[in-house]
Amino acid sequence: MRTTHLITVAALALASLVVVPTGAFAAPAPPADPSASQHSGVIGQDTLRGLAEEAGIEFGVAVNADLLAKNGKYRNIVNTQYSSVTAENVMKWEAINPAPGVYDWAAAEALIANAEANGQVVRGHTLVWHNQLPTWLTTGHFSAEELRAILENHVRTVAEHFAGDIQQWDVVNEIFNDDAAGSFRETLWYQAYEELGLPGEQYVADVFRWAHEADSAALLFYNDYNLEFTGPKSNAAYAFVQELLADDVPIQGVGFQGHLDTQYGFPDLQSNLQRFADQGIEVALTEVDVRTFVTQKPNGTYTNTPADAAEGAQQVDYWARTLEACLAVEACNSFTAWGVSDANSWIPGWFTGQGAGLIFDLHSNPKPQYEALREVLRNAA
Ligand code: 9MR
Repeated sequence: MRTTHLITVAALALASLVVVPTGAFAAPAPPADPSASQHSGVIGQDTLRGLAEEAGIEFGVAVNADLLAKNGKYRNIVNTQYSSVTAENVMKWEAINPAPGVYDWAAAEALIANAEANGQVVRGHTLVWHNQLPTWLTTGHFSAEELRAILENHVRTVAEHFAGDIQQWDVVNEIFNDDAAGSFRETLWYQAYEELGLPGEQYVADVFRWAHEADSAALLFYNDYNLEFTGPKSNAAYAFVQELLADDVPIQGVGFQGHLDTQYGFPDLQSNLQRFADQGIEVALTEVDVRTFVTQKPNGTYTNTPADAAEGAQQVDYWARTLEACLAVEACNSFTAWGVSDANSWIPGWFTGQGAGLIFDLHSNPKPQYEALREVLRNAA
């Protein structure tokens, strides 16, 4: 049986029930899926989270904190279908530290309170990333020494603040480029370290050490996209993780984001997960979605219908195979979809003409992907 943190979190949830403000977050309500409606008011065994528990993994979702607070249907799906939640945006640097010395914890704390009240674990996302940085930082004039101090202060402050609430932290996000050389991304942190006469990559080892000192219970992850395929990027990431481990850096996991697209072949995901796991660490699918091209309306806008029916079927297949790959690897204990429904996915805003990447449709109805995932979980249990 795999290790899960549900027991601890269930205990925390009971404790927190006393203090969590009522009203904003309802207790679990009947699942949105009609076939699960016999479990009215409880978390059904045939929900994703119920089946995932039987299979020994956490089934998670990236949560939009605004919708969680304001939209009952959305909240109901999050709380009944998933055992793990990731903050889609509210723990990122620009959101949590919008001005120098100012930390705004409210949205992230509300998300955590809801998770604890619903027996869910939380994946922290993310302490260090080159995107979604606050403008005071990106437009400020700081010396390399000051930048290093800002980095250390941020990592320690945020990790300490949430210590005890986070199961897995994406400590660093997307540190490699997506090129044929498998090169390291030369972010402002990288450049600051070089300016200080240190190897640029050394900031990564430092932030893992600071995060571990601040929260020794959370499992500390490096998270990236396109690690699913064996190639220059995943090979470079693999070698880098090996170096970190050799240097006793407290890294305990690698997150494979899993942003897949039917125009590319299905990756050799299982063997890639396995080789990272064989380094003695955990692995996880952290941001899964499967996009495809969708049809266009006469007015030029896009629908949510796959343009090619065969590729629509392939989306279902990719979801199932991604989950199967995780389940086939002992050290893969967590599988997260990057959003609840196609109505709140990042995909259409980033990839013109693509969409339909999630497992609930625009009206929050389960798609065939949802049923395929339940079938995979049933088979695994
Ligand atoms: O889903 C997130 C979207 O709402 C933000 O606008 C976007 C900004 O970069 O970030 C999205 O989440 C990203 C995640 O944090 C890291 N991996 C890629 C995800 C999709 O862009």
